[in-house]
Amino acid sequence: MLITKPNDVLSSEITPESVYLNRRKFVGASGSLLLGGALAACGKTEQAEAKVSEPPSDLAALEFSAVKKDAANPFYTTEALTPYADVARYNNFYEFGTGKDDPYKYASALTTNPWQVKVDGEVAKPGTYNLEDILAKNPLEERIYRLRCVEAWSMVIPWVGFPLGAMLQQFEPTSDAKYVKFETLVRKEEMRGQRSFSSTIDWPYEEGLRMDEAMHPLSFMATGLYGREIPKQNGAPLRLVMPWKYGFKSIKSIVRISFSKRQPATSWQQIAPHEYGFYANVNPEVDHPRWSQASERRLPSSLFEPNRIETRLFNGYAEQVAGLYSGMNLVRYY
Ligand SMILES: Nc1nc2c(c(=O)[nH]1)N[C@H]1C(S)=C(S)[C@@H](COP(=O)(O)O)O[C@H]1N2
Ligand SMILES: [Mo]
Repeated sequence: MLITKPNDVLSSEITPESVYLNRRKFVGASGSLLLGGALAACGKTEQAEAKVSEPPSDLAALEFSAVKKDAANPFYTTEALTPYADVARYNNFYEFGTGKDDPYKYASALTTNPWQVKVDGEVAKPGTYNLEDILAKNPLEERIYRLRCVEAWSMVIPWVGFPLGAMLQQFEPTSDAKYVKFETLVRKEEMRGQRSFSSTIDWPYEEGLRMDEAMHPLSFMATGLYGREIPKQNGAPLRLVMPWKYGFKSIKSIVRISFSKRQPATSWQQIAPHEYGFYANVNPEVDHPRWSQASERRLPSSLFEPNRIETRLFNGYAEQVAGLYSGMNLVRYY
């Protein structure tokens, strides 16, 4: 997001972590960078690729129904998965610091068990829910989605979780519930970014959706990725995934869900309202005031292979979600 320090834009552009990982991958596969390139041509590096893609075995394996690998399935994409190493080591989770590898380095301090979610506002069944009770009602399934950060990089991630709408309905929102707001945990002892004096965020991190957006079948609550429980740096134990919106909407480590009549305030919108809107729908034609949104770096990406691709309207999910915004001025409501 890089609000205060333009230098960070540069560091996110060169993806130091990926450069490092790619180098290691080539060296590991062949003993030299040059040979690695040659081997890539005959497909030999695929083995090394598979290795970095594997999540560690200390994350519990999950039981879930696998996504139907059909190109026409909106919950699936034929695009190459971003290797596990990038998904779990190149993160935005400011509660643990603003560096891309800070969440990987420091999120292990977070305790995720026990975990409770407070539900309040315009809802028939408010209360404090234990995570186990939420999980017991929501069978796990897999979704392979694109994730497009507002900083113009993207990934393809195999999530495990359940539809957001199904969970929200279990709380029985009233007819006055027009919006839903989410909050992340505040626990300064475990979240070193929350202790930082230079932090721009007024904790807790907050996000929100219009109810019809929240109820859309693509809207997802993730509890896992790559077939295992979700790593802490990716928002354990429960995080939102909104594939057609910029990544900052996909709030991590959720402890509160509030239903309201009015549009809630959200973290990034409060910090820089002219740069980050409430809707934050991915749109290649509406640039960020400080950079273009027309293209993105698809991870893995390196200095040598930037892997730059064109950004698509609603992150390629227009067919599914454009109807939510018919008649709306997408330049005004960015
Ligand atoms: N609580 C919280 N949630 C957050 C963020 C954050 O800093 N704090 N960063 C957001 C941003 S900007 C992005 S791009 C995604 C990144 O998700 P990932 O690290 O799992 O790829 O998380 C989002 N959710
Ligand atoms: Mo982001």
